[in-house]
This record gives sequence, structure tokens and C-alpha cells, in this order.
Amino acid sequence: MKQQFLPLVVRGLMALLVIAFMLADSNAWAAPGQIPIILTGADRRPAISFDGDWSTIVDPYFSGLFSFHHQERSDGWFRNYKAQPGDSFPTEYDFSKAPKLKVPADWNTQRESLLYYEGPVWYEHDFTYQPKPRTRVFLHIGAANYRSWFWVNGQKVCEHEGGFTSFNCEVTGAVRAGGNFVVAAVDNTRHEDGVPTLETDWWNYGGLTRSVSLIEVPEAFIDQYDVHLSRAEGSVIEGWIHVAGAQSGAKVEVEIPELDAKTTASADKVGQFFFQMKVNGLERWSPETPKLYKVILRAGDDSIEERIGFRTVETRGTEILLNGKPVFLRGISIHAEAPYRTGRANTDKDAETLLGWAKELGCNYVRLAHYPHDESMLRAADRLGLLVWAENPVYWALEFDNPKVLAKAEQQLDEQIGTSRNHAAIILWSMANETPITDARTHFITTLADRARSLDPTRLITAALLVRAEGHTKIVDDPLGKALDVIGVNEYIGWYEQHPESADTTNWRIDYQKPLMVSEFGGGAKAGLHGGDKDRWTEEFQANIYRHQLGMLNRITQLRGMSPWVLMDFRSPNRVLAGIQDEFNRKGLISDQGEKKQAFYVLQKAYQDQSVGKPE
Ligand code: GCB
Repeated sequence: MKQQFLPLVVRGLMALLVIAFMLADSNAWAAPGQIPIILTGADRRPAISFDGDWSTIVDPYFSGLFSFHHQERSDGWFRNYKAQPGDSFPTEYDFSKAPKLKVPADWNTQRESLLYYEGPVWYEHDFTYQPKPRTRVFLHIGAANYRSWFWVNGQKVCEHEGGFTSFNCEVTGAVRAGGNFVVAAVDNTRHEDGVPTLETDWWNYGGLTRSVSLIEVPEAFIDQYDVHLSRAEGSVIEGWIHVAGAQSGAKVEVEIPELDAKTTASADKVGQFFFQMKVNGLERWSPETPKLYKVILRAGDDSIEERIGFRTVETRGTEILLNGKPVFLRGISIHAEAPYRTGRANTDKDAETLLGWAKELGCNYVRLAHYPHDESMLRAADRLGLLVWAENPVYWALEFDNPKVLAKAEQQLDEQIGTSRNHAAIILWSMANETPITDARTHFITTLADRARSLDPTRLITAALLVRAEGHTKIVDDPLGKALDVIGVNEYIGWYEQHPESADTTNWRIDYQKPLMVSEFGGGAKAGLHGGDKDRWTEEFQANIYRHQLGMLNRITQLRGMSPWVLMDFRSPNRVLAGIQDEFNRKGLISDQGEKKQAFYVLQKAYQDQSVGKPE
């Protein structure tokens, strides 16, 4: 009896261990008990770039990861096995013979057969490496849409969900001296419980859409930091630095050479170093003077050199104050669609083109819709002096009553704020776009808003709400407004409802004494198609919408800004009208080939004359 019992216990324990291992492995994000590493300013660190051609295999049935009985394979394609003479089994894949795709880029616009593809694609890249003592190594992925799995030399290093934020897989124990390889599986399948979910109005570009690199850091290293101007005291720069693996008694140093300012700070128990330093002669960052300072952060053997602007943003009643002064946000909404070539935007040149057009339009502000944009876009906004509404992909009808979906949205929010928090340009964190009004939704997004506020109390929280109508009155009373600092509303008078002229007789009732932004309005036009004001799809029709909208918006005394929809035409599978849309949302002021439509000039005139946004 006893003899039988012991092996049973052992077997039970072993089974538990296997289950624990499987659980840990299925969430291989980070070792159990460890928080995944978010790297602020990853692009400021020296890195070994993995950008370029990767070998790729399109795998619609995911047979590289799952066996014929749908079990995860131990001999999956992540092993990058090369068939040997005399093997007793066939090897039915070979990365060295597989076609290439460029990284960073979506796959849809690189290969005609992949334009509509939704499913897994395998990527493989060889590299040589020399491990260094006392060094931790991370694979840094700028973005992989939507789910992704990574292996280095056949060893799984992480998996990730969310297509628009960067993440880091620790590979310290997986890299070896000499030849190495990294294999990734990226799957852009849409999911009901995804963030975003099944329905969106943009192309589901898949792949390693942003840069991939290898980043080396010392054993104790700066992972996150926040350096900003104090709202309370105008000449105090404050913030914190977090050092992963900080030793007790360690110190950090913050220096801004141009201001002759330097301070040191000691760690608290969790490796966070808070600091404050008084500075003299600070030139504040603003759209008129987008001054950036070199900021050097040092912690033991680690250091980072940043370019940071200093400004404050807050609300007072229905006003938005930038550096203590009321500001009107003359904006435009922008998708991360690459100008001229379509596909996902991801280069400095894309950012310069898109934001250059926004400047030409007379903007001081852009809404970067509907997900976190690339770091190059945020750096360009800092340089060019464009205030930014930064948005998470909580778009339309998520499964708001599903706690797993909330966890996914929270993870993406943490990654977005953690990586982007030092951009002076960002003044608004947007929690959602056009969500259905239900209790579950309000609870879900309020939870996100609270989280964003606690992660970053220096900025304003907003969301793009839907409005309802009673007769000629548009009413803004969505209960979510309570959770916001700035109310955003989308409306399409003259396009999805009524006529452009209907705007002239529309009144607005806003049930919140908070700043109001019209975060979207607009209409579609095909560049080069002309006709009368009443001919839908012509440039004249679109321009007419803008003229009437601008008149109406000027009567909303609480209005503090606008970001019409949208700067440039973008691909959307919902837009199928042949000869006009051809799978592009045509509400751009500029076509995807860079042609400016008449409405561009209507808005430009209003922004340049500053005839919109008259003070109350
Ligand atoms: C909206 C959405 C945006 C769409 C736009 C449209 O309200 O927020 O994502 O693309 O309307 O064109 O219908």
C-alpha cells in the first residue's frame, strides 16, 4: 500500500510541475513572478539592428506550431532544422530557401498574394553575436501585429499580444557566441476578445511592422523614466528613474547640460529614484518654440541621452492651458498609413511627410488615431511642435464585460504610456473611440482612465464619444464623460446624416463643464473628381461639408479644439465602392498619392486666419 502511495505522490507532483511549467511557458512573456521589461527610450540606446530581409513562410493552418491533432509541436519550425542525409523523417520546410520579406513593414503591401491575408507568417533571421560578461540582452520589437511568438536558437523567449506597442524579450540565456538565429511567428488573425476586436475601419496590416533590434544593457539598467516640468512650480524639473536590478544604496544622476542643472537621487525599495531639480532660464516647449533639451540619465554602468521638451498642460473649467495659457487645438486626425506607397507607416520620412502636411495645414495639434503610433512619429511631433492626442486601440465594440479583454487593454496602455511618456508633444491620452454606451463599457474605460492617471498624472485623459440628437440639438451626455478631463466627440453631419447645410441649424448641449473637442467630422471625396456642392464624392461636396461644419463649430463656445477626419486617404476593407473608394476610406484631405483636395484649402484658410476657435 505504502509502496504504491509514494510513486503516486511523486507522479502527482510531477504532473503539477508539468502543468506549472506549461502555464509559465504559455505566458512566456517573462519568467514567473517577473514583470515584463518596458524600455523607455529604447531608440536612444545603441542596438544591433535586425532590420532588412527576413526569410518567411506563410502558414495559414499554423502547421509549423501545431501537429495534426492540434498539439503544440516540440519540433516546430522555430527549430530552423536543416534536413540531414539519412534522417529517418522528412523536413518539410527550409527557411534558407524561403522567400524574403522586409522588416520593418507589413506583409500585405509587399507581396500581392498577401494583400488580404489574415493568419500566421513565420520569419527567420540569422545573426552573429558575441556574449559579453555582466550584460543582459533583449530582443526589442517595435511592433508585431497582432499576436507573436519569438524563439532564439530554438528556445522560446516570449509571446506577445497587441499590434501597436513595442515589447522586449530577454534573450540573455538564449544567445551564444558565433552564429545565432531568431524565429518569429506573427499572426494577424482578428479575435472577438482582441484589442481591437473584429471590426475596425482600417486595414489589418500584419507582420513585423516596426523595427526589430538587439539591445544590450548592464546587469543593473534604466528601464523606465519620466522627466517632466512640475505643474506646481514652473522652474522645477522632476520625475523618476527606475533601475532594474538596482543594488541597495545605488544612485542615479540626471543632468541637463544646457541649463547647467544636475542632481542625484537614491533608490527606494523597488528601484525607483525620484528627483526634483530647480532650473533657471528654462525655455518652455510649445508649438511656437518646440525647444528640446539634451537630458542625460546615468545609473552605474548604464546611461541614456534623451531629447526632452518641458511644458505643462492642465484644464481650468472649460479651458485647456498649455504652459498656463489657454490654447485652441487646431488639429487633424492621422492614421499610420504610409504616404505615397500605402501600408503601415514606420519611417522618419513617413512621419516628416504626414506631420509636414499637418504643419502646412496650419495645425498646432494632431490626433494620432486609433492606436499607438511609431516612435518616429512622436519624435517628429516633438521636433516640429505639434501637440498630440495619443490613442489606444479600444475601438468600437470590444467585449467590455470580459476581464481578459480588460487585462489586454491594460497591458497595451502600460506599454504605450511606459514607452511614450517623455514626449512633450503628447498632451492627451485617449482611452477609447466611439464605444457603445453600456454600464460594462463605462466601467471598463473608467478603469483604464484611472490607470492612465495613476501611471501619468501629468497629462489629460480623453476619449472620442458618440453624440445623440433631439430635434436640431446634438447632446453630449455619455456617462463616460465623468471619467474624462477633456470630452471628445465624433459627428458626421452632412455625410452619414442630414446635409452639409444642416450644420447651420444644429445647436449643441454639452452636459459637462469640461473642454470639448470635436475629434472627428468630415466626408469622402475622390481626389480629382469634380462637380457641384451637392454631388457626393466630389471634392466640392467635401469642401462644402467643411465650410458648414466650421460655421457650426464656431458657435460652440465650449469648443477647445478639433481634429477632422482625416489627413490622408487610408486603406479600409469596408470601403468597396468601385471606381471611387476601391478599398480606401476617402475622407482624406489629401489622397494616398499626396494630391490635396479642395477641403484641405478650406481648413487651411480657417486655421491660418485663426477664424476657428474664437475665445468665449
Ligand atoms: C468614425 C471612426 C473612424 C472611421 C470614420 C469613418 O467615426 O472613428 O475610425 O474611419 O468614422 O470614416 O466613417
